[in-house]
Amino acid sequence: MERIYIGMGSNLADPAEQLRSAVEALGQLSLTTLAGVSAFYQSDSLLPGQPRYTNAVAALESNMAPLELLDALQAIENDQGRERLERWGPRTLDLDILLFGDRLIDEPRLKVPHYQIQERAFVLYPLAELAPQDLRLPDGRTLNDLLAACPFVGLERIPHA
Ligand code: A4P
Ligand code: MG
Repeated sequence: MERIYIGMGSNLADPAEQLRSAVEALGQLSLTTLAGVSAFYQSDSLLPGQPRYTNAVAALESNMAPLELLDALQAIENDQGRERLERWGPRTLDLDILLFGDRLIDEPRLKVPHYQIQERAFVLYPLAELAPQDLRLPDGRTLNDLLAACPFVGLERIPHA
């Protein structure tokens, strides 16, 4: 079993409900146990003119292979009505593999750690609810290092209902 962290984001069609549905779907993946879900966090889109996002992180324990998991996540995105019209476009659901054990993966379809981890507060703060602060990325930096460099700005934490 490997510990995997999934970043979830939505800014269309009732984002909190999209994230709740995604969590339920993650809990039903084969070879996989849902180990935890962070609070939900709202923030403005990085791209101006888009609706606000709701983001969260889920922790999985899984025996799936990385590309197998990516396929399963994309199937969940599609089930929840994701349409890929433009890169970075608004979306009902985005599921990103943030970390997969301590693996460094560099394949055309899958780069892990996800490049967005380091500078994005809406990823780091929910991740910190689930992961140990001394968690190390494959490049040696700890989660603590990343948090120290990324202020909690523009985030609104929504505790679970
Ligand atoms: N891919 C490569 N590595 C991975 C990985 N680790 N996990 C590939 C998941 N997928 C990975 O993704 C495009 C391709 O990336 C996939 O086919 C997969 O093979 P996508 O989800 O179709 O495209 P995208 O989401 O539009 O691009 P990307 O780069 O994931 O966008 P981001 O970085 O997620 O940016 N503002 C706030 N506040 N909150 C947000 O969540 N998100 C974005 C979108 C912009 N602004 C935001 C937020
Ligand atoms: Mg994505």
